[in-house]
Amino acid sequence: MAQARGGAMAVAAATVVLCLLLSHFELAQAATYTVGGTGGWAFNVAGWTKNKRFKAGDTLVFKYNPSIHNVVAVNRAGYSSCTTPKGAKVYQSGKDQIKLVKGQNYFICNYSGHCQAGMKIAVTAA
Ligand SMILES: *[C@@H]1O[C@H](CO)[C@@H](O)[C@H](O)[C@H]1NC(C)=O
Ligand SMILES: [Cu+2]
Repeated sequence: MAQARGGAMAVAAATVVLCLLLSHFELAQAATYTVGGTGGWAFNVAGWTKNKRFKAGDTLVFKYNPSIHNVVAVNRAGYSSCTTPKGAKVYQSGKDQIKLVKGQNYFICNYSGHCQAGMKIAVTAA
């Protein structure tokens, strides 16, 4: 009898722990965003970040035609002036998945004139 009750309590305790773990996992779970929504990574995408809240570990998916665009991870200066810093990482698969780091994340398309046409985003990740 006492043994049966102990067993039931152990099951109840395990259930509580499991529920806590699951809810914690859900809260901490990273989100995935397609940059630009249905329009994808394109001209004038710069405003897409507006009113969105990003977290470190969230994934941005850049969808575009890789024969005419790319994605280059740049710094603030590169973002502002549409220039590519030395050693910048270039993505060109046409469906790049990039994880955000905490703080500022800047991306441009460095094909001539594209960044100037708004093919750039600045993302702040909490
Ligand atoms: C884009 O970035 C790559 C890598 O830094 C560089 O080789 C290339 O010249 C850049 N293109 C333009 C148009 O700036
Ligand atoms: Cu481009």
